[in-house]
Amino acid sequence: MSKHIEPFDVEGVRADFPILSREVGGDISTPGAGPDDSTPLVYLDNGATSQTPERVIDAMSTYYREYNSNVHRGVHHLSQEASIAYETAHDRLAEFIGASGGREEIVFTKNTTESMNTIAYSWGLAELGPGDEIVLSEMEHHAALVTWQQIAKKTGADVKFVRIDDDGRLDMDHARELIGENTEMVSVVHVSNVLGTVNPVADLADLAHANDAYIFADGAQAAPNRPVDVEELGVDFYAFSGHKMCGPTGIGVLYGKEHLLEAIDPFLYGGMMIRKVSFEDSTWNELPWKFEAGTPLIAEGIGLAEAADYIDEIGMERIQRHELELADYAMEQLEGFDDVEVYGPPRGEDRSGVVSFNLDGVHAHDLASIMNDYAVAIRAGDHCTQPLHETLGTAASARASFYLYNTREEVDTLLEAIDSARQLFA
Ligand code: 7TS
Repeated sequence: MSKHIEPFDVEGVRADFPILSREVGGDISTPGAGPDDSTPLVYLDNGATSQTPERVIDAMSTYYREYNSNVHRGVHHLSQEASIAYETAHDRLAEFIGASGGREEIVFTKNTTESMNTIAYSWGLAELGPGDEIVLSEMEHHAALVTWQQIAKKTGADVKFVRIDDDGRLDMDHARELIGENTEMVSVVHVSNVLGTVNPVADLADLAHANDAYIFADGAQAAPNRPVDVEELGVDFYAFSGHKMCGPTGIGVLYGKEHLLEAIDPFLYGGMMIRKVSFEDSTWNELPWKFEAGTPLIAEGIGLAEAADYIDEIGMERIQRHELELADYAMEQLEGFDDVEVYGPPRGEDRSGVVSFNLDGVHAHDLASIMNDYAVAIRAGDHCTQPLHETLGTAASARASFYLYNTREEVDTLLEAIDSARQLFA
């Protein structure tokens, strides 16, 4: 990143997040309390879920306090206010990822997983059959891997996996070998939640389209921390989750090109998603409501739009830069230890702020547990990528994942805790 990007005031950002002033320890049966609470929280589990700024909490709280009402169907004042806020939230998210079709291209779902399942069920079940191929990568999250694997079983289609190289990059020669005339869908993670690898989605989109296949990019680890323009990427479908980008849990986004969403039949049926219903048949509502059956995620949608505002006001490029600097600093220190293995592309490459590693002789879960004594929250396990861990030759890894409110001092605390684990298990 050679372009000069002004840093932001991290302490100012931290003040936006009430939870970051928490101390942890003591009795976990009473969330938020405990007589022994004494150690300041170091939250490095942002890949799993990010924290929520006060203004996002306030936006949802204001909805419940002042205009809580069902949307789309009401003529009364509150319902109109709620409908406008909810519908406008779709426009805001369209703008956030460069979807020029606006709200018609933005379906609110529960999360990335549900976004993936929405296309797998509605498009995949209808269109796939024996002889068809779905191409994934070896670094897919279970959200994509299990979903397409099961749809393949139901339809008789095959799933193929593009290999990764020793540094956790996609083997593009192998991708060119696998993506061919039988390929119907290429589903690839934009940024790996374990390796930090940034995949060449635009090149994969070209490859998919040259073979009359569609491409679905899983943006769960990309949309929160790098500028995403779905049209520049050239993807047909894109998915991400609100809770990883300063937004609430319970809401995700499915982007789809308008003409594709138009052509696909929904798979969740019920109220709101219909236009005309008789005892014999039904027709579907306009986009995106045709894919949002039942009462939707109103407070969460409003909260997510606020999160998009928050991120854009700070500046996505600045967030990306900050996160990368922290990851780079952490990797530099970790690479200095010969008993630590760090996974994924080396420092200096375009990668994200997740750093997965193992310390010789210490199981990742034990490491995470010692970190917890330091109030450092990291994740340990397979991170919903069991086959990838098999490829890496380990059952589990420890993962620190940084975000806009983390500091270099917190990386130092992480390193201190690793050293303590080393002493304990030596
Ligand atoms: N895809 C990727 C790349 C992810 O990292 C995750 C969540 C998902 C999909 C699923 O997102 P969800 O919101 O539907 O659950 N990843 C992680 C993680 O790495 N640790 O906890 C959740």
